[in-house]
Amino acid sequence: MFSITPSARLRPSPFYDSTLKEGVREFTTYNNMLMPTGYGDPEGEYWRLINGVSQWDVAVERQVQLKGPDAGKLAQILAPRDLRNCKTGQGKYVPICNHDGILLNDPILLKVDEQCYWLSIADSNIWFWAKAVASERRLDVEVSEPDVSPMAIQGPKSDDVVASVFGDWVRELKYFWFRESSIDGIPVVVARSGWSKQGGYEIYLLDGSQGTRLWDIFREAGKPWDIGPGNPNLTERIESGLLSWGGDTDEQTNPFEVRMGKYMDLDLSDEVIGIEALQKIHAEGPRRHQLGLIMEEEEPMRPGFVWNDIMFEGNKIGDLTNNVWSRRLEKNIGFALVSTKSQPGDEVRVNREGKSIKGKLVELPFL
Ligand code: THG
Repeated sequence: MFSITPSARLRPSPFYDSTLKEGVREFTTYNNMLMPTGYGDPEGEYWRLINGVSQWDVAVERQVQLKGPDAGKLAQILAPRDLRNCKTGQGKYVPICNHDGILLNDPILLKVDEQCYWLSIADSNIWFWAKAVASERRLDVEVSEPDVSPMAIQGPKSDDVVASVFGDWVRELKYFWFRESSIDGIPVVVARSGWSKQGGYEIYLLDGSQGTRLWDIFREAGKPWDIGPGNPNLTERIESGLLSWGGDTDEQTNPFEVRMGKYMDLDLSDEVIGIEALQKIHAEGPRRHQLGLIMEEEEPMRPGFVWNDIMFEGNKIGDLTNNVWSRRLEKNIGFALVSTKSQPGDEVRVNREGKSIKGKLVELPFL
């Protein structure tokens, strides 16, 4: 085994010490930070998320803050989704595109107030991008990365755990909506969100010095429901059809190709970055789309991240971008980014480590 050299390039999460104490065994990097990806019991961690409640260090979901008189204007320039009806306290899933309509990130946008927005970003540097755009458009807005670090409580029992900490008002939160609150003097934002389809909350810690205390509050409160550590779960997210930017996308991917069409509004003004390219892509029809793939291999295959060719009648039609063994379907499943000529029901083959594996394209999500 190898170890990782600590340095300023790998910024520690406020929950780092807590995850060590929980017995974290694996990490990945994301936004120049370490994110826990396993605590040594993949099966237990999966079922805890499906049937119970799971506590995640997702501080890597960094916030790019837009603050000032032109914050709303900048948000709308960056996101090709109509934000006029977005209320304070509301979040929305938005694509961020470049001028060619290529997807640069897929954050949740949170409207903190009329002059403050957060982009809760995936793994690419939107801070640079937003700062450059703000300067080029001569906007009166400050772009920064505030001291904000999300921790997720996910799973069907998360409502009970989070309500036991904050009160029953959290049960009334609508999807992606949030409220500022505090617990034992620790300032937080409580949102109904999280990168699973099992229900849950994200508690955004607003004081990085209080990570251990916040972690312990939930660890204690969750005991009656058997809370335990977990992380954004590869198996569950593929079963549920959640997109991983950078994993399921490449340098040519536009939002239409990865099922984000419903999160865009094409009648926005041409001030919005990428809007003209997106209108054109929409008019011509995207070349690829994202489908599910079920493979015939009986035994669990190695999870993949190296894109494998998907073949139809001897020709390459696209790529298998990620795959995993579904514990609920007991099948090897994955995401296929394939030509729009290919449709659910098509029988295909995947070239994998010198083998040609039989599979079938299906609609997403799997579950
Ligand atoms: N929470 C927070 N920040 C994040 C993520 C998160 N930043 C990184 C990454 N995740 C951003 N990407 C996504 C991708 C999908 C979803 C959320 C963030 C998601 N999608 C649902 C779906 O596709 O079914 C619902 C979308 C909708 O209906 O509007 O939840 O998880 N803080």
